[in-house]
Amino acid sequence: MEEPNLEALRSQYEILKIDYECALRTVDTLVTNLCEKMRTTKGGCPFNSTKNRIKDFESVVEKCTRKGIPLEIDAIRDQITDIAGLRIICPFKDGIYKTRDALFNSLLGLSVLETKDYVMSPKENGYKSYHVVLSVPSTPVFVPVEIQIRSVYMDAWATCEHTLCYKNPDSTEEATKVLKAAADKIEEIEEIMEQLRKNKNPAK
Ligand code: 0O2
Repeated sequence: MEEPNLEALRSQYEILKIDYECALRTVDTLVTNLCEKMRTTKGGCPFNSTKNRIKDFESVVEKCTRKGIPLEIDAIRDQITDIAGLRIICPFKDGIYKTRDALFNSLLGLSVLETKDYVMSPKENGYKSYHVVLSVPSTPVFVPVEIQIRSVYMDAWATCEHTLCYKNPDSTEEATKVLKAAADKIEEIEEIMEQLRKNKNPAK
């Protein structure tokens, strides 16, 4: 099989990225506006921070290799749905579904391509997050933008695990076990905080 020309692919990816950058700005504005509107409601805005990113070329190549996707620009465009990603962080777990519902009620014609609920059904390694992929116009095309909604606790765990295990080829089975145990402990702490908040403010 012919070796992929990675430098040519990198240049093609730099051009492809522009559509995703435009779409990501649209989603970022949508989410910022959503928070502004929710601030004026009784419960307030259920999230307190957002981060967005465009996947860098190295990460795309790594994902293609991991998932058996050909290192070709058409395959990348058709099969990778998280080139543009926005993460929404909620101080409390119940903010995840409040954010999801508010988002689904404010899509302004954007369509939902896929959802994955790793909060209700965590991955075996302990990963939790709610993922939704939207189809977003970036004239003249539509591109996917992935939104990940998670709590601060889930985010802290995922951020550490991302470096220690998920993206670490030298990771061990022992590390996976320790991280799963840590995820269980974090869940307990999260429950304690959730309970405290409910007792303090039962209406919310
Ligand atoms: P990066 O570097 O964060 O962009 P998968 O087969 O699980 O890799 P898929 O089918 O593309 O992923 O979709 P999914 O399940 O929605 O996961 C996409 C993104 O979710 C990942 O992007 C991660 O950001 C995050 N994610 C999924 N599983 C895990 C996990 O076990 N640990 C951590 N820390 N993050 C996870 P990328 O491109 O894989 O990585």
